[in-house]
Formats: sequence, C-alpha cells, structure tokens
Amino acid sequence: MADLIEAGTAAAARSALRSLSGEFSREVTGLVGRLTDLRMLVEATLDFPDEEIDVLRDTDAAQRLAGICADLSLLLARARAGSLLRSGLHVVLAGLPNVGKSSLLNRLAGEERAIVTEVAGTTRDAVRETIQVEGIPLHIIDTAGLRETDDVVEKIGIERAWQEIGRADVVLQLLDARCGETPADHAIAVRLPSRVERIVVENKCDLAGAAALRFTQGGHVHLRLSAKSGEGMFLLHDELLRVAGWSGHGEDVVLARERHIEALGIAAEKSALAARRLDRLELCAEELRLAQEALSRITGEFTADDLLGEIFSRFCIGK
Ligand SMILES: Nc1nc2c(ncn2[C@@H]2O[C@H](COP(=O)(O)OP(=O)(O)OP(=O)(O)O)[C@@H](O)[C@H]2O)c(=O)[nH]1
Ligand SMILES: [Mg+2]
Repeated sequence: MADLIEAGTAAAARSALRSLSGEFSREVTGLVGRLTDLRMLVEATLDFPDEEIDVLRDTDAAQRLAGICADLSLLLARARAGSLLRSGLHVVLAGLPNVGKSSLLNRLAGEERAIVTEVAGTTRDAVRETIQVEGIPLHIIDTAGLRETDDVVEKIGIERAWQEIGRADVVLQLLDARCGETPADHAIAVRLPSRVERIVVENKCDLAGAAALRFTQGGHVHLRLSAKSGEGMFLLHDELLRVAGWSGHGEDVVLARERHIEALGIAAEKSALAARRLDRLELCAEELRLAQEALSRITGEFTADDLLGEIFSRFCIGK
C-alpha cells in the first residue's frame, strides 16, 4: 500500500497494485515449493542411503534445479527493475567546461533549467531535474565543468561535482565531438569510480559535421549527438534504458523491497552453487537449505522439522 501511495509514475503504481494483489509472494511461494521438493529428494537420498530409491536420477533433479536457477534469476531481474521504478536512476553529467552539459540537461528536461552561456565555467552549483523515460524516473544532475581553477566559488562547485559523481549510477561524460577524447578528457575518465557506468557523449555533432551515432570504443559506449539541435537524443534515451536494465516489458516488473531483492540474490547465488555441487550431495543439500532459507525470509519461516515432515509425508521410509 505504501508503494502504491508513493508511486512516482504510472508504471510504478501499476506494479504496486500487482504486488498488493499478492503476485510477487505467489511467485516466491512457488519457488519455495520447488526448492523444498528438491531438498526433500536430496536429503532423503543422504539420510536413507540404504533405501532402494535413486530418486535424484529418477526425478531429473539436475534439470529441475537448473529450472529453479533460471526462474530465480528472472524474478531477481524483474525485482531489480521494480526497485528502479521506485527510486530512479542517478545520471550525472560531467566533463570539461563548455562541452554542453547544461545544454544537455535542458534538452532532457525540455525546458531551460540551467544557465547556458559560451563562457567556460558557467555552472557552479549542481542542478537537478527528474525526468521520465518509459515510466522510469531519471534524476539528471548537471555539474560544474571539471578543470584546475583559482576561482574560489568554481573550486567548490568542482568539489561538489566529484561528490555527485561518487553517488551516481551512470556518468555521462561529455566531450566536444570536434576534438574527440583529449588528454584532459582522459584525465577525468581515469578518475571516475570504476563501479559507475560511464557513457561517453560526444556532443556538438552539428558543429563537427558528423551524423548522430552510437559506437563502442575502448569498452565504452560512445554516443555522438547534439544537445543544441536535439539530433541523436533518442540514442541517449535508449542507452539510459539499457543501463536501467529496462526490458521493454514494463508490466513485467515486480515492486519488491530492498530486503526482498537481497533475499532473492542470496537464493539465486546459493541455488547456482547447489547446481555445481550435485556430485557432492551433502554440500548440495547445504546450499539448497541456504537458498530456501533466504526465500523463506520473504514468505515466512520453514524449519528443518517442516522438511522432515515433508519427507515422511511423501516417502514410506526410515521405519
Ligand atoms: N552548436 C552547438 N552548440 C552547443 C551544443 N551544446 C552546447 N552548445 C553551446 O556550447 C556552449 C556551452 O554550453 P553549456 O551547456 O553552457 O556547457 P557546459 O558544459 O554546461 O559548460 P560549464 O557549465 O561552463 O561547464 C553554449 O554556447 C552552448 O550553446 C551543441 O550540441 N551544438
Ligand atoms: Mg554548465
């Protein structure tokens, strides 16, 4: 209900409604059930080795586990996309002075939010604007041009720019398409935190006499566009959606809480480990236990006694 009230976009609101109707917990419960089945088979094989049952082979345990792993990864991706719907992606515009950062913010926002002049060092304070692309909130942050300066105010602006970069999900590093990546641009690039996605925007393609283009170079995506004319802006929209992990199936996302995403992540990791340990059943059983424990944190507890109960209810063994 809180998610529905706080929903910032129509897509987030629809997603909250689905969550409220129990769709997410139904899917998790389904996965817990499948994991429980598998645990039961593995533990029964371990605990009652004398029985005349090779249930693991008979029931195609490996394939079932692979199916669980695949579905967990899918659910995790949908939950992550949902979390993005709630919080939005933080996109920081950074680069040398005068390359057109403020112009790009204005173009994205569709209004004159930041001051644009031909004077290098125009922007001082960070300027923020939240926009929506395909229902995903994008927090765009324009920053001061990065350079050595003796100007006290500009210096503080540049410090703030680096702080914003440190908190970013994505940095759009702008440069002038007429010069390409200069040593000064390179000096900025190497200072960017490695965990942050970097997209190079070669702006002012209208002046460079080059058409809008997306290409990869040195392992990074480059977008050639013009903030002034708007040429190539669709490339930027598409790229930001890609970084956001947007599948294009907006109705597919689930609005999970942060702790749910964490639990799904652990379950996915442990199931994958279990799949690799099918040759050592006692290790496999332990990973499956951890996977199911993580999932059960979302839906409710499931204890060792519960599992034993399941085993005895299905098999006539151990008497
Ligand atoms: N022709 C052309 N001019 C542009 C383009 N983008 C920005 N400009 C011009 O370049 C100059 C600098 O633009 P700004 O947006 O202020 O650049 P900035 O990176 O924010 O600069 P600082 O705030 O000083 O760091 C202005 O005169 C803009 O009109 C573009 O795509 N094409
Ligand atoms: Mg500016």
